[in-house]
Amino acid sequence: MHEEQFNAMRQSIVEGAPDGAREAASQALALGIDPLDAINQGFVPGLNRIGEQFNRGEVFLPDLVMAGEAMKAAVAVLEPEMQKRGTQRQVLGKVVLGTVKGDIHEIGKSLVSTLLTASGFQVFDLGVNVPIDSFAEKAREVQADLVGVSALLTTTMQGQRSVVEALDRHGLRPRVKIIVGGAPVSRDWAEKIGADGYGQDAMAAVALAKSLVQK
Ligand code: B12
Repeated sequence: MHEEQFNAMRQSIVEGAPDGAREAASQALALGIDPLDAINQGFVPGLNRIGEQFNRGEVFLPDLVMAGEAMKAAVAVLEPEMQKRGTQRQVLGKVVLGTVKGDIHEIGKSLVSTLLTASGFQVFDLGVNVPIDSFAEKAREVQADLVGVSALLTTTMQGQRSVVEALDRHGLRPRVKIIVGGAPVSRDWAEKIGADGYGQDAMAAVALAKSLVQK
């Protein structure tokens, strides 16, 4: 079902075509495709493919940049619909979220932000390349329940450990819980650095956040 549309979505990312991605996203909405399905079955596989090609040296950094731009264009079209589908009104908890210092990958972090917001969390999105102490400072300022740290590089994963340590140093734990994610991150890594949880994707991040604020 909708295989042709999912192909068009994948293709727009692989070609790094923001206009094509925008169009494929609008078409998906017009056809009644769930925006999250469009992301997970259409656009993200395109990103995965370009990532593999980059790994093999078949495409170069500018191609990655254009794929990222195309992805952002698609998400911008799908986002209002995702927000609308989140029906929760009462605030479930406050989350400080960001991509750790040295890392500028923002697409996954922003998806997590969108879905958490749509699910009833108040999200303070610090953006990308966020200094370690900023997570703790913001968490204190807004009395956050959760801190979420994204890392897409094996080198910047270490920064997640530093955020755990910074929250300890600021005396915020165990009241404030910390969750981690990003392509190279795993449950084992989360345990190893003393984080409270790991989410494989944005849906898992929401389930995890809900379970942690209920504790
Ligand atoms: C697009 C992209 C870029 C774009 C980013 C554009 C942007 N605005 O974000 C640009 C061109 C900037 C880029 C740059 C680089 N990139 Co890059 N990039 C990618 C690519 C292709 C896709 C990433 C992406 O957006 N995925 C889609 C999203 C939806 O998935 P996600 O990020 O994993 O997020 C999901 C989950 O992980 C989870 N999640 C994410 N964060 C969090 C947080 C929490 C708290 C939770 C619970 C869950 C969670 O939920 C998200 C939603 O489902 C990946 C390959 C890949 N397939 O991952 C390489 C990749 C990550 N990049 C890579 C590299 C090497 C680089 C560069 C170093 C290249 C260079 N030579 O300069 C630079 C580094 C720049 C920097 N300092 O950060 C490598 C990393 C290798 C490694 N293991 O360290 C990869 C894996 C490509 C590869 N195969 O070699 N990149």
